Order: sequence, then structure tokens, then C-alpha cells
Amino acid sequence: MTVTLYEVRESPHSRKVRLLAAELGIHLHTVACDPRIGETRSADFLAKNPNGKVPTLEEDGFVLWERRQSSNISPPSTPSAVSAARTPRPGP
Ligand SMILES: N[C@@H](CCC(=O)N[C@@H](CS)C(=O)NCC(=O)O)C(=O)O
Repeated sequence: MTVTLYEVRESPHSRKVRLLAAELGIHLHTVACDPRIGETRSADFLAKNPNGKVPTLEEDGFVLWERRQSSNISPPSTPSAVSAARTPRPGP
């Protein structure tokens, strides 16, 4: 399982996803994607995330964006850390 994080290193939104992944033991392959130089507006990136924003997570072709949504990623013991976040969890 390779989870890729498209990010801006100094972005607090990106940092929160990195911290959560570290806490869960998910190894992230990080790809710098800097809006300040238009990298989030490239055709390739917009095909992944039409909002053109980072952080954006990708695993096996499944793409997840919005930091709050990313906060639902699952530990690596689950079949798919990222796509599991698509399924809402029951509340407390
Ligand atoms: N609501 C988004 C906000 C993400 C966001 O604003 N990211 C900024 C970098 S910190 C960005 O990608 N901006 C590019 C743009 O708006 O074109 C989230 O929580 O993930």
C-alpha cells in the first residue's frame, strides 16, 4: 500500500495530515505541489483534485481531499487507509 500526499511542506493543512499519518503508522510518499507556482492548477493535478488544493491523498488511484476528510484515514492494518475514510464512521 503506497499512500501519496500531495502537499506544501509549510502548509498547516498538510502538516495535520502528515502528523496523523505518523501517529497511525502510515508511511507517506510525499510529493511537493506548490500553489504559489501554479502546481495545483496543472491539468494532471486538477484531474486528481478538481478543487486544486493541497493536501490531497492518493492510494491505488483513490483520491481524497479536504483535510477534515483526510482525518478519517485508517491505520495500515486495514485494507486501504485512504478509501476507508470515504465511509463515515458511527458516532460515539
Ligand atoms: N479546505 C481545504 C483547504 C486547503 C487549502 O486551502 N490549501 C491551500 C494550501 S494551504 C491550497 O492548496 N491553496 C491553493 C489554491 O487555493 O489555489 C482543506 O482543509 O484541505
